[in-house]
Amino acid sequence: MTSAHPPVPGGPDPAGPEHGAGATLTPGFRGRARPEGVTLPAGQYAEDGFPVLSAGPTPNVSPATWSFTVTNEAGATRSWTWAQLMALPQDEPTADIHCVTRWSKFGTRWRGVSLDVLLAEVESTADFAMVGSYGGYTTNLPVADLLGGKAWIVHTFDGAPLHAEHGGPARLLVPHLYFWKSAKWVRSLTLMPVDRPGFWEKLGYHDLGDPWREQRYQGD
Ligand SMILES: Nc1nc2c(c(=O)[nH]1)N[C@H]1C(S)=C(S)[C@@H](COP(=O)(O)O)O[C@H]1N2
Ligand SMILES: [Mo]
Repeated sequence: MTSAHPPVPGGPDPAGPEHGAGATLTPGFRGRARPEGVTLPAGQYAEDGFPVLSAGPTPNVSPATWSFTVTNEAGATRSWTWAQLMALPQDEPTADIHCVTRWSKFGTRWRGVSLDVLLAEVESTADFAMVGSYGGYTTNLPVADLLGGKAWIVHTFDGAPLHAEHGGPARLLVPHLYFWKSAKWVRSLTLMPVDRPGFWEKLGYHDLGDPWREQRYQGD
């Protein structure tokens, strides 16, 4: 391997637009907040399709057996079945998503439950979370990035049940961070006082992953 960078989350790096329109739209704003009027982060290009990026096979998860469990730093757990999730207040977020392999997709439409609603039922002062998926995928992020109307457990995309390849029956959606944080087939969330790296983060990807600061790799 001659690459200075770790393997790419989800699959091969598209050889094409290494530096998409974003690079010219946003010269030199790295490290600052999103500039007004800019919709594409640096190094990203707009994608009309919806690529599937999975590190392994698609697990077969049925709503009948699906559950979502939060474990706090004391080891106490709170779980929701599918029926319990569907009975909670539902949001319909529309968001742009940004994959670290450089595609972005504008205006994706989802339906699901805010993490604000779920975490309101959990006692915790932990600052970090490890998200776990059916199939074994993990990803870490700060709890602050899950709260404040910024993250959801979603089960519907574009008005239809979320396809299994895209994480159905339910995935995490954290659109303000690179899309590898949006764990498909989401199953658990473990609250942690100290940050620990998940699957891609252990391989060199960033612990936060803010596309507006181009936080692709550890140290960015
Ligand atoms: N469980 C799980 N979640 C995952 C992944 C994965 O491999 N397994 N890939 C991540 C990556 S790298 C991206 S870009 C998005 C891709 O979601 P999509 O296949 O719906 O486009 O899912 C993220 N969530
Ligand atoms: Mo990705």
